Amino acid sequence: MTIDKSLFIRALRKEKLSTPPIWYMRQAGRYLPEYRKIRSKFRNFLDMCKDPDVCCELALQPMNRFNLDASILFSDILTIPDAFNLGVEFKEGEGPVFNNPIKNKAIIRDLPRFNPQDLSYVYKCVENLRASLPPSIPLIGFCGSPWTLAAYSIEGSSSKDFGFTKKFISENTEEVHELLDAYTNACFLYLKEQAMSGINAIQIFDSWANLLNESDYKIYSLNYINDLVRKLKMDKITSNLPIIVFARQPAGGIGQFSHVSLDCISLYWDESIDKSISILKNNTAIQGNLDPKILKEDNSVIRKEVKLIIDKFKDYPGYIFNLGHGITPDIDPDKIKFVTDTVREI
Ligand code: 1CP
Repeated sequence: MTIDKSLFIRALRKEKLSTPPIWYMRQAGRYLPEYRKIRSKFRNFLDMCKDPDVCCELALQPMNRFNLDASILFSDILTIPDAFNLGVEFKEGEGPVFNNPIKNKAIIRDLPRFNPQDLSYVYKCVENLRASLPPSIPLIGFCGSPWTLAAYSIEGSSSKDFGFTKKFISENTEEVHELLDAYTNACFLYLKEQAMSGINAIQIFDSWANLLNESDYKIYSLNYINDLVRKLKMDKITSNLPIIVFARQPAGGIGQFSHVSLDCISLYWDESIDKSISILKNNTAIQGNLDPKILKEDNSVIRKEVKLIIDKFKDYPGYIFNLGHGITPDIDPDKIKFVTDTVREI
């Protein structure tokens, strides 16, 4: 079987299928003992991301365990800010910390030019993975949305409300747009290199979509996602790659994406399926959206919730089973096996 005939690519082409393709956000990660074993050898998570052989092995771990329908590159969205010399570090047990965050507008004016070759360790991982995966299994490449990357870069770490970032964008609007432009261009060049190295689809993570009100969301995030998607759809090397966008609780809802030429929307776990189906009107494939917290419940509860979702998408052209956000470190891997088996059996 070729990639084009795989369930995942057929769903992204909006074909109605009797069994949906299955993969999970954060399918590689701390909930897997085999991941934790390798992770313990690195102090800084980003050092691990810079080792293409290790990243290839990490991406294959969930594929070997659960026989999933798509693989995702093992890396992180913060490789791009790191390539802009913002000094990204992940200390064990902490989130990301930037040694040189964007704390004033002069830093934006003086940002280095993005050199996509600074991230060649990522492209090498894509090459290794493409060569190791069965030829019928699609490989997903990814990046953060320009806005989500900017929010981390300005705040200098993760945060509950990104208060400094919100103040910064209202006081330095012009420079923030320069930053968003630079990140959009970097995301495009980065994904293009991933495409040349062998990815078969793209996911853009707008994980901090929820920080902005409706009009600011359009100005600071949606416009740049739009621009990125347009660049990808116009370039010979990337134009054939289906594009998925995951946006967490964007003010103004997911209907805004129907004006962007996307292939698939990945629904956050609190998004209503019925409403999403009626808004997207069969024009866009849908991915999602089991609440990751359900994975803590008994198998009978999990089965009921999975069945509810599968039933709702029964007649939808282009459905991909996934969670509504990433697998958390406290999940028992057997629950992922149970969900996967249940989806295929139903
Ligand atoms: O210490 C560790 O072991 C690090 C845990 C970890 C892992 C496994 C991080 C730190 N990143 C990753 C891998 C990762 N990150 C992948 C590939 C793995 C897979 O999906 O199988 C992907 C696609 C990402 C993307 C990513 N990184 C996102 C978008 C998805 C989402 O969850 O919303 C975000 C927001 C990040 C930032 C990030 N990376 C890691 C942390 C702790 C954080 C910060 C999260 C926060 O701000 O709360």
